Amino acid sequence: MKKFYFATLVIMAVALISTPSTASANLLSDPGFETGTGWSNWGDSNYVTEVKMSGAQSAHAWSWNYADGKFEQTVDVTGGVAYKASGYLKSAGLDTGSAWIQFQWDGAGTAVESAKLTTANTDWTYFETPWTVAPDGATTAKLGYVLVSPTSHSGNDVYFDNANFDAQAVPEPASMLLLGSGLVGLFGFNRKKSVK
Ligand SMILES: [Ca+2]
Repeated sequence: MKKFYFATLVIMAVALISTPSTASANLLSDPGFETGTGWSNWGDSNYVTEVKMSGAQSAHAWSWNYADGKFEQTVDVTGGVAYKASGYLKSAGLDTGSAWIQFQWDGAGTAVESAKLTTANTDWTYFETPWTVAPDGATTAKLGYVLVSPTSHSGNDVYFDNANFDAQAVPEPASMLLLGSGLVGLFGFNRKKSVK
């Protein structure tokens, strides 16, 4: 009986270890837009201290000279693994523009997008893309925290903070091997018992 309990415990422990988890580390550099390291910003965009959700700064995009303002970062990915981008958006004015979070595999093709913020929202609000599996052969994802609006129109601005890019954890081969040997052990023990 002791052996049986031990095998069960081993299997339970291994199952716990190898359960896929979404709590993987954030893959972004400077997710709080504190230093600008890793980010490129385009169009009407800057870092500001007067509005922030974390730390001392947030990323700010508005419309005037350009049709868009955005913050981009490129992150290494592995084909076959699922990824999700997320972050918080806030806007004091958004009458003809929209803002969202997106990423593209190897910086090209159809973007995976979050829902869009299309009206002013003075509370920090969470947005996320769907979990999406990187195609075989993909090596990077280009993330964008984006505001798009007509040019020469001052009614739009948006702030981004607490960005996140997650990979869905997959069971490690070593854990799978342990689980396998645990099952074999349990099966072997039961077989012996029934032969008796
Ligand atoms: Ca921040």
